[in-house]
Amino acid sequence: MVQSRAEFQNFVGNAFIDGASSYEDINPADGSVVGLVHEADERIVDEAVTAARSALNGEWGTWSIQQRAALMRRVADIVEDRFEEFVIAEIADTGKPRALAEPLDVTRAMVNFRTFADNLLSEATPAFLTQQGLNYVSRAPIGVVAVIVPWNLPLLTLTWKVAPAIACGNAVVVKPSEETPATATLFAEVMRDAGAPAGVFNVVHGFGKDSAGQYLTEHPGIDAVTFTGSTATGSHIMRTVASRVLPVSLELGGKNAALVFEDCDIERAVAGLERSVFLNTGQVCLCTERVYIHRSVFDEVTEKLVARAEALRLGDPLDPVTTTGPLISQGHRTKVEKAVALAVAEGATILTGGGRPAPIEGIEVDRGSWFAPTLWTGLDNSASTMREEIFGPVAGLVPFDTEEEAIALANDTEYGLAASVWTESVQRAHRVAPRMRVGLSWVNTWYARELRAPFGGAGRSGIGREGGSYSFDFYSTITNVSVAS
Ligand code: NAD
Ligand code: 6OD
Repeated sequence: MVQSRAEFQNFVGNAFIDGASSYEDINPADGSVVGLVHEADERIVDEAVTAARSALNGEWGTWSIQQRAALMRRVADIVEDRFEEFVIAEIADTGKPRALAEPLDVTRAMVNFRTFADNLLSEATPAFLTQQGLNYVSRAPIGVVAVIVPWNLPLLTLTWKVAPAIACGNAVVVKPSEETPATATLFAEVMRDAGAPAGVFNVVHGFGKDSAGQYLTEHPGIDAVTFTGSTATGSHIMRTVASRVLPVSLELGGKNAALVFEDCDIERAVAGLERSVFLNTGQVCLCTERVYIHRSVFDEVTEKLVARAEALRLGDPLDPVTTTGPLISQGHRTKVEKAVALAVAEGATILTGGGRPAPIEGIEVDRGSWFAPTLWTGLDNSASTMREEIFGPVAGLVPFDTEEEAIALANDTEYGLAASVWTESVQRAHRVAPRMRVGLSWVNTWYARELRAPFGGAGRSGIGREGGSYSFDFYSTITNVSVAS
């Protein structure tokens, strides 16, 4: 169990080791210190990469896919046994409510490992038999994979990448966000206890620049980088590894649109918008920050969404009835506050929220990083706050008149991660959804996941797709073998 003032050590070659320095991990719900994080320096990062390489060259390199799948199932089973510990750890680091950490973050850790174990055993690679002979596709591990993940869904994004990487026989060095060291550290215990050979799974803690993130991406011993985080950092990492021509998988930010048509089921649409704008306090890359609503239903949808925003229950994250937690940090809250102030300066009318929430029973709002669910009208796509990702519980509502206009507005962005289309017309759904220039286009739903399907973004939202065989393609070296007849 993560106690208050826990110590989050690095994990290298199946051993926990102290860092070169340390810093405090803060609980954003109340500003308390969760624990001390051991920051990895260049030497520790080097040891982690070396341990990973040794694993590949040692026993791990000889494991069959059946052995790897069995390991992955044991990992999922141990996470299940320690479910509550993971929930508490994720809540302490992020302030997210139990109502989210349980069904989403920790459940997905188990599901990620079980699904990729299933995929591994059922996967068939293409083979072509012709008069010239047999031509087939062979996969080998890509090598040492640097896994760099963010703070919003720490365990979910870590396991989303580590599970397929391990399935493909790689060894990983994980750099969790500096804000959220806890579940990665607990997960290291799980990997060890499940029987992963030393060096298969390593964790280095720290920041990005001049810290573990930079040392890891600059290390000559890594063979690929899989990254989830902001577009600016993703672009920086690409530049860092460009001279070595390393494969990168980049899952980046978004400025996602929802299109609410006049023929939608309004109650369903508004319930969906409540989730898509406010889930995890708006800190999901897929969250909606632009809502385009047909003019004929604009007032009704707006009024209902505002009522839902005001009914969200901000409160103790451990209380099962709490729906909404704080932002990740006071620093991030300052960024969201500045963005909302800029929206107002650009001409927005705040419909609800707009700043720190009213007092919450049992919570000292100013000691944490709380921000009220916020909706505005009055801005079009020319406003910078309708173009840049804010990553908080905020959205701008904009009326439209025609389907073509709605499509053009949604696609008027340099990002391209996700969109949701709300309509009861099957024809319209099929007309509009594929025209969204995004990696993920939902109809009458949001953040519906099928883990075998491709996940990723277009434009500034990323490069590559992960999920099912798409993940296996990234985490493998693919060789086409031709055998003459
Ligand atoms: P971030 O880019 O600041 O940090 C992500 C990770 O990169 C952290 O571990 C950080 O320490 C590390 N990092 C920072 N600078 C680095 C550097 N120079 N070299 C190596 N590593 C470095 O992102 P964040 O603030 O943690 O997360 C929020 C962002 O992530 C949002 O933009 C959100 O949209 C995006 N995100 C995208 C997805 C997706 O699947 N597309 C999922 C989750 C979050
Ligand atoms: O659901 C997932 O697999 C995933 N990678 C989600 C990322 C969400 C972004 O914040």
